[in-house]
Amino acid sequence: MTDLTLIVLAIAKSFDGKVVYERNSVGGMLLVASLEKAGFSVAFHEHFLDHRLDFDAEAERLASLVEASSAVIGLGCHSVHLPFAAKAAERLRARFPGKKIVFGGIGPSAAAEDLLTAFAAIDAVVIGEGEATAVELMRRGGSGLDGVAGTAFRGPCGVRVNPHRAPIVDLDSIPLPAYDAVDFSAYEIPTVFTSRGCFFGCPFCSLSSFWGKAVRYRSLDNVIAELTLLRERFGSRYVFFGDPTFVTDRARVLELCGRLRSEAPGLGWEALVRIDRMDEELMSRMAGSGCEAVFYGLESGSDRVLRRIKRGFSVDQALSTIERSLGHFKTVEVSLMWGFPYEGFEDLEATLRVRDRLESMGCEVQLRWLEPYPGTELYRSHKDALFLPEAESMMFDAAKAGASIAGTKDFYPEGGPHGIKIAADVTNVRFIIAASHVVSMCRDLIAAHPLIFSDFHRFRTPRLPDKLRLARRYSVY
Ligand code: B12
Repeated sequence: MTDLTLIVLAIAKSFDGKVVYERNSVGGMLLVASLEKAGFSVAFHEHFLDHRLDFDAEAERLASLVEASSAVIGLGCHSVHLPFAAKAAERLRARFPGKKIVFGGIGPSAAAEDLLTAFAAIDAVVIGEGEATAVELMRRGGSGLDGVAGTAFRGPCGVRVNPHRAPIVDLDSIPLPAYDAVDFSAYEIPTVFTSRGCFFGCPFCSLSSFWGKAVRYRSLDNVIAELTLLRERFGSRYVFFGDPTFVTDRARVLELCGRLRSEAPGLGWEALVRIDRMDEELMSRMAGSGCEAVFYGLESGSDRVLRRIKRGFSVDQALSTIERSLGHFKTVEVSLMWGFPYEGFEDLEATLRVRDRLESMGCEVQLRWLEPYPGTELYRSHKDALFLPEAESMMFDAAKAGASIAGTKDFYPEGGPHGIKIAADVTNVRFIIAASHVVSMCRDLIAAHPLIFSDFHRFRTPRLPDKLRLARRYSVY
């Protein structure tokens, strides 16, 4: 008997033999832990979409995971899998008319109301942080959600959006992820979060609106307990700290470094950091406590664009911090983006010059075509400038995308937990793999709902054909 079948969608771990995915869905495992603590039984699946399958086959595989005894089916996904999830919900509704279908995760959250309005098969969406809301929702059997903060739902009088749920302040009150719910040995790098929230609120990123701008921290005791569990149960010797910005509280990071040295000696780790928050002492202490790789979001090589996106630092500052980082960490990854609505051609040229420079310095560089996400400031201010890049992007030509990806470098080439780092460009390739597969299954739906499935669209930007010609020298788009 299970109360809930919870399915988190993800791309397959490899693409024609090329490994593109090494990380687990910690969100799903956290939900399972909280629900089980509250007395619910959950059948949890991380469902890997397979780019070789068509919609019928994919929907069939999904439906086969649903436990007959579950009253509720929960589907979680990133934005890139949302069109598939919405279309598959119609199949699930037809197959399981008596079950409630509830969506959650970063993809559905930002578009909750529009999603419920457009897709009658979806009964409710959990918006944002899921643990407490999912428990309350299950206590109500997935229906009668009036007043359940953090949800949007289909009621007798139409779609209703309840007030937001206050963030969980005491993160230590959340039980550790239910590592038993999956075959955890299948993942090379555990993702561990030491905090939630991000006070920077960059205009292109959806994380601040999802987790809130106030940063909440787990106690270091609680973090160390999870690392100890990972080491003792699964032999994990390397973790990814997935906090949106690991370095929001310098003193806390220094304290964590000290504790890692004494309580988790030999542990390697990597984290997402910020140019304007790093300094020599911090780098040295991080490296001395096992940090092998850091990931910086520089985003543009043009100071004009950096000002528009409110980065708070200049290109020169960034290059100097990155250069110093290379003296401390084995791997320094840097993310750049192009395709801003206000980006001139010369801005992209500047970005590409910086890209080449970073690579010659020894960085791993990622160059993405800006994906417009609902819930972001850029989306709100420029949603009238969205277009469907049918002729421009490989998302709309799965065969071409497949051939191009087959020709890209091997990610994670060394294999094994100690050789693996965040492979910068793999994130871009992952997006194309996932998006081109979803487009092949849901093209009409995506075109019909640009404001829900906006990440399949792009912002109009000056001299796009010229920009694409340049950008394609570096990656697949
Ligand atoms: C780890 C990670 C991955 C991993 C694992 C993903 C997975 N299976 O969970 C991998 C490497 C596979 C990955 C891939 C991609 N990712 Co990613 N990823 C992240 C990262 C670093 C952390 C995500 C995470 O674990 N969050 C913490 C957990 C606790 O949150 P959660 O999973 O959202 O779960 C909570 C709630 O959402 C909710 N919930 C979740 N599911 C459900 C389901 C139900 C039914 C309910 C009720 C609630 C609920 O409850 C959970 C507990 O509170 C974030 C950036 C960041 N720093 O946060 C980017 C991020 C989420 N990824 C992003 C993107 C774009 C991608 C890719 C499309 C491309 C890429 N950049 O690689 C691909 C393909 C997506 C896929 N799923 O296959 C974007 C998402 C933007 C968006 N709006 O969708 C982010 C925000 C990064 C960014 N700024 O660009 N990613």
